[in-house]
Amino acid sequence: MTDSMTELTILQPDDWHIHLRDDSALATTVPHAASSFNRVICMPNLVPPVKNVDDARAYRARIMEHLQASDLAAERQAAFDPRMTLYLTDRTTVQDIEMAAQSGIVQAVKLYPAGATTNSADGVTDINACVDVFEALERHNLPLLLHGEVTQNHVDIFDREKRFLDEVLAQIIIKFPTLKIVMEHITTSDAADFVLAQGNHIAATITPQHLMFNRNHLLVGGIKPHFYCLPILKRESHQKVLLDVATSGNPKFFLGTDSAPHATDKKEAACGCAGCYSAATALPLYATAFDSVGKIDKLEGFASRFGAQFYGLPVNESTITLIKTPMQVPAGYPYFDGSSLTPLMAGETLPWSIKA
Ligand code: OTD
Ligand code: ZN
Ligand code: ZN
Repeated sequence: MTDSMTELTILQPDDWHIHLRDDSALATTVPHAASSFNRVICMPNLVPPVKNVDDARAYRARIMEHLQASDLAAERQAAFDPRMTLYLTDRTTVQDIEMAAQSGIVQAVKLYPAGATTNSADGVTDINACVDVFEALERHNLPLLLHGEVTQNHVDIFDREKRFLDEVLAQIIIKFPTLKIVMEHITTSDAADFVLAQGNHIAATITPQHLMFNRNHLLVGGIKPHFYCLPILKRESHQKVLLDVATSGNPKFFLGTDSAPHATDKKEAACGCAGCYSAATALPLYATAFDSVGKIDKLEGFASRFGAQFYGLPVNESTITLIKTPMQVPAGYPYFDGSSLTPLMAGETLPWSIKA
């Protein structure tokens, strides 16, 4: 491995955190995700949310219909394996968890504090009311995925992740010491340090935007709505720590794009939606981030090994090749009902691309 590496073949990656949405949105999002990733962990924040195994099974079938209707190459179609999550609500039961554990299609359960992000109004209002459910997760070795932000109105948006670590996660790990937990899309050095201080049953995903950007990109010189996501981009010192841990080779940190499509007109608006869309270009984005600190050799672990390891799944057998040939990120993609989708870094040129 040298600084001058111009081609990199890695095991096929998986995306351990993605929003594919539903119905006609799937015609765009599914082929984009399936072109690079084998397994994808599909977030359950649909309207209404995916709350039980029946919902999950039906949602997976809709995803597979759109996969089969796409013009994606047959071997990519065959390799794509969407894994489902359930949305934890105040009404989730132990039986829901037991059925999920036995289903073979539900990979994890997602906790959104009520109101934390897009479509999270049904989220949990009181963690202490979920003791039975958390015990069931622990018993069945089903991971709990966290949107780790507190949501009280008076808490500053830039402090919400740290406050969650201190006030919520610290309690959860004491009460449920063997519960597998993923802190999703971490954005602060506090979260990185927290995860580093725990055993191997606690891990984190990191998005491309939190590795490549900070709040200056969002706010200096005008508001850039396509950098607006939740948890919000933080200051540069946090970005640097995230890049450090992602490229460190520590298996606690792995790929989760949090690719979250919103039509362009819903983002470029007086009250713009939160979410960065990266499904189609995630690998060149991560390669660019890793290469920016001379650590492209650490990409395979982060993208293709550590997530599978955490979830107790085999790594993929096929490979994908990245090449240091510039690519232009499309200005937009057609989205449903004649709308468009503006990806992260739309129109900009990345130094890495996927070899055809
Ligand atoms: N947008 N962040 C998240 C979800 C969405 O649009 C979404 O679904 C998240 O944190 O999972 C975000 O900015
Ligand atoms: Zn989230
Ligand atoms: Zn998400």
